[in-house]
Amino acid sequence: MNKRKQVTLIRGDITNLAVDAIVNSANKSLLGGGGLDYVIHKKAGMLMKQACIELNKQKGGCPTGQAEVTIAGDLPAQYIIHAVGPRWLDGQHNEADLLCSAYSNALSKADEMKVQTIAFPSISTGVYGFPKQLAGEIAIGTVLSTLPHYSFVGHVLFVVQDSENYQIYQDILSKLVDENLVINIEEI
Ligand code: AR6
Repeated sequence: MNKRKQVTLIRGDITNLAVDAIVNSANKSLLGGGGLDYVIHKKAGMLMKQACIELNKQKGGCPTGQAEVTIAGDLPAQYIIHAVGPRWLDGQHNEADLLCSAYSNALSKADEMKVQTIAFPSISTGVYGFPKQLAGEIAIGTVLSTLPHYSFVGHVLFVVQDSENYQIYQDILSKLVDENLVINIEEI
């Protein structure tokens, strides 16, 4: 039997989720920074940090639009997928394609790790200043168009913290009609 895939919108703190993988809004060094990246590094602890230091040494970090996987250390998730979104400049620097790549590369890394449930923050919409409406359209569009192709990933959670992002994601998701997909929108 072919189980339908699911997407869920949640407002909350992604670091509290006991899912197979959470995605970090990382930078190219993978060594931590501000925003969510700071919280993840702080809460995940030394073993996760060490894994990031190794990736930095071996691969020179991670280019924009790509993703790398580590253990989640002391966090309740199993893995952290460190995705590097673009900094918004003026929209003329390939920002949209790079954000799309960050989502699709995070999903393919997750599928390689046999992850079934993965939670995404709204990548690039904090410190990196990406316009939230466009970022939401890219996030949901990329996930929905690629989800049918993955063997393991079956449930994607979009986890937002601010009310503007919640409203944007809610508006986009509530207009979708897809009989192959279960869409859950958590009421707030
Ligand atoms: N749970 C869910 N979403 C969160 C959480 C949380 N605990 N904390 C923040 N957000 P940001 P970026 C949301 O700034 O824009 C760092 O310095 C937040 O409201 O964390 O991709 C890195 O090292 C926003 O919507 O990441 C990079 O240099 C979204 O997560 C740079 O910032 C992303 O905000 C990356 O910037």
